[in-house]
Amino acid sequence: MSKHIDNDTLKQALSVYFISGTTNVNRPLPNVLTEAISGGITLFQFREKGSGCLTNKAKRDMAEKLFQVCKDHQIGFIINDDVELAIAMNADGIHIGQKDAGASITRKMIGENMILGVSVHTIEEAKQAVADGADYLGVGPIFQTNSKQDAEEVCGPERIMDMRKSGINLPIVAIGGITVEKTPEIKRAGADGVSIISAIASAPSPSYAANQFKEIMKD
Ligand code: 3NM
Repeated sequence: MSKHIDNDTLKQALSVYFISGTTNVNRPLPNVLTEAISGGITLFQFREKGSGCLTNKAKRDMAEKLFQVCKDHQIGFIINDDVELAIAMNADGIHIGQKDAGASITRKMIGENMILGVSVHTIEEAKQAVADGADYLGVGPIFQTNSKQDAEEVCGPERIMDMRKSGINLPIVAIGGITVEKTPEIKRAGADGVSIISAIASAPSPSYAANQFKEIMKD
């Protein structure tokens, strides 16, 4: 997968976007990822953060394992934050937040052939990310989340509606506190996809959970 896929294909790929690091699961992450893929996730982001997370070679080894699982199932593999690792591995994309290196610098580093996702919270940040060369936006936290310590204020699905009204046409994924029950209203608000950590990573069956999201997001 590369940036040269058209917008519709990218939107499809973003529809059930599973994000996880090793600290979000209490089983081996490659197993959880494999199960989530069998349930129907459409994209994966490796986000290795928080106390006890892997670093250096251990992080890279884990990233390689997860990338291989994604390749085996033709699922795109995105790395959170770590631009150098994304480039070294030739990952499908990189996702950055407002506190990471700026989007325009990141775009210069990765070139045109890698997907760039940017987390935004306001319309101004969204417009800036578009101008800086983002391929998709992650908007959140839509609802209250326990998975990100430094999350901004909850903005609700209305923020996505407001972004659409203000003319932002880039693919948007909603993030933060997303559950199966809340997915229909997120879709109605104009999101192309849902990004999920805990509702898949901590589910008794990641496969079943992923399948429920897929059913709601399809068509
Ligand atoms: N980014 P869960 S909220 C990684 O608001 C992340 O940008 C957010 O985890 C943002 O699905 C969040 O468990 C955590 O709520 C999402």
